[in-house]
Amino acid sequence: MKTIIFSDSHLTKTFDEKKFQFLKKLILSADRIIINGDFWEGFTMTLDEFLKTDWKALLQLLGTKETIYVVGNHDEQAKNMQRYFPHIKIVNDRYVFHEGGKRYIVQHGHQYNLTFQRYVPVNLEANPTSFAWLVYTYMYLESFFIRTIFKWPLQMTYRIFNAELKRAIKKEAKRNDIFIFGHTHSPELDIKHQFANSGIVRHGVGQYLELTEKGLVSKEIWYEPRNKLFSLSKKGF
Ligand SMILES: [Mn+2]
Repeated sequence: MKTIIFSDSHLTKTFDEKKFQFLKKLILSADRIIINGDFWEGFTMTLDEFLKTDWKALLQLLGTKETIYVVGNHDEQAKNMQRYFPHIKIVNDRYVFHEGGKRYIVQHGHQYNLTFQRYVPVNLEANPTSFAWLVYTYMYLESFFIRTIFKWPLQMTYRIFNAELKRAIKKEAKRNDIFIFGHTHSPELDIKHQFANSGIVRHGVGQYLELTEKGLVSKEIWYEPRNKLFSLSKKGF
């Protein structure tokens, strides 16, 4: 039994064939898929618009597997998708399951009011697409970092927010619990602190968690060649 957990693919109206093929292969390779939020970018399009994009084929593909979709802060409208996709289990807050003597708690992570959230002037109750410019600006900036030698410093800096999440779960975590988050765009596997983060599927890099009988593993695959001018090597950091 193979479970794949990924998050923060932030799919936009711009269809990306390589990203599509990567996600398709990833979905087909698993028995169970858990999308841990921010699957599509709800600040740049409505749910109706998203369902008209070619990305929709992924949702149909997910219907052939056991799929759990935990809603994030960028794809809040996904909670209204249930009636279109009865075969996908849509979860608003957290998804809990037991495997191999452990209890896994899967949650996007925006519920914890992390430091950066307090500085981003985004009101989710207002018209979300009015913040498209902010989301696109950040997307281009992050893309530059991720595709160059700045990937490592950026994702390591974001671990500050993983540390905040670790502190937040400390009181709640029981002995055999593992908390799995997304949201911070920083992949991490820290079993000692009962913590994992699935990272991103964006800017050419596919980061995800794989759970099998052997346990939880953090993975990273480049589905697009990196910027040769700025990267140190084709693989890894
Ligand atoms: Mn998020």
